[in-house]
Amino acid sequence: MIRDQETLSILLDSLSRFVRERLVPAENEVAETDEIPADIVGEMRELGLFGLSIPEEYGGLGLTMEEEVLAAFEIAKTSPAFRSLIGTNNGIGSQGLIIDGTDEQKQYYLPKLASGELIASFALTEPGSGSDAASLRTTAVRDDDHYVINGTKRFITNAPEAGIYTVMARTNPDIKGAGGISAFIVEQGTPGLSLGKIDKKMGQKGAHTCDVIFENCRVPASNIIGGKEGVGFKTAMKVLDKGRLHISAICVGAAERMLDDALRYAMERKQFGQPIAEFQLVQAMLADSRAEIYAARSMVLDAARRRDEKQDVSTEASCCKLFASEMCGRVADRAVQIHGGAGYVSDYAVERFYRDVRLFRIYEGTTQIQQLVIARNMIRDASR
Ligand code: COS
Repeated sequence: MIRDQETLSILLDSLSRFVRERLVPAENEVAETDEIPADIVGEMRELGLFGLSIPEEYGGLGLTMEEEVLAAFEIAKTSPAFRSLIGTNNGIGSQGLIIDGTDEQKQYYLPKLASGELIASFALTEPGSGSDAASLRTTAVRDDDHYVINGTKRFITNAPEAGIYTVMARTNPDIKGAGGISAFIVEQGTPGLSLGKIDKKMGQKGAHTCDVIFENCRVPASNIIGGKEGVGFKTAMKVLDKGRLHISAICVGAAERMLDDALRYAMERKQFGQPIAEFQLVQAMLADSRAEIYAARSMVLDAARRRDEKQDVSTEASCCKLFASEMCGRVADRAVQIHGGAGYVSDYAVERFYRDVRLFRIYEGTTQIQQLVIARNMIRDASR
């Protein structure tokens, strides 16, 4: 936990410099090769980026949520693929352990995640269960001191790189919904665990997803998160509350980058004898984008502070994810429009960003799921 302004400023400045000097110049290479260069991964490790939100006692930087979103604003000003590599260790891959893990589980895994020695993945989604996460069909059947896992997980971010997977599976087949689900840590290399081929995505080259397949995969019973059956769905939901705030901050940073690119282009590009930035119709697109980014930034900071104050931010996290991801989509669209024909060709980063940011409205809960969570919580609170 930093909490003192000077140390925080040093961290944010060094992140901003790293993004500007190392990551932005490597964006095209990552897009072309679909790989993040090994020397950059090494530098990310050295900067402590894999352990931003892992508590200090386990070797992380232990950032508060407010500090984490400030860091995320900076990291997001480049291709989302870089953020994606460190994102699961700081977010959905590790948070199940941090929030609900036993002391032994935390002591064993978190230092390895904080250093970047291990990458963690979050395996909730299945071929037949996306938004309706509680209907998942992967099973985990107790057999002495092990569980035997069978099923397939889909679109799992960082699965090809992962050393451990947080896997949600049904331990009680008699309970069809959330109450029958438990969360496990499964290590890569466990017999019966295999990976599908890497998905060919619309964007985010350099960030990899694929199926994770379990066929009679035997996992020690001690690897059930928190040592308790039946609470895995709640663990996943708590993880997503935090993850949704983090993604919202990423939406803000990415939108800032696209607007920055669009503004620079508008000031340089001349038509009808003057820079297009002088035209009020272009100015409207710049101004609307600026106002919406400011609104999203303020929302994310407010929700992050509330989480740090231990308030339940389920509603606020969904409000942020809903607004910030849709805002990011609108800014992407305007940024391409301001670039005109140049925005449709790959010489300018905005063409790539337009495709990359489309995912923000979908993963960690679609916009429609955020609407559902917000409205349900409103009705629940009003009937108390
Ligand atoms: N924190 C703690 N507990 C939570 C919670 C939260 N944020 N949200 C729900 N729960 C609990 C509920 O209180 C309920 O517990 P009880 O049975 O003890 O009352 C349990 O979890 C089940 O919740 P609910 O009944 O709301 O579950 P539903 O099946 O109706 O669906 C949604 C919940 C749709 C919100 C959930 O499935 C969801 O978020 N889907 C999207 C999944 C997603 O984001 N996927 C992205 C994959 S990761 S990239």
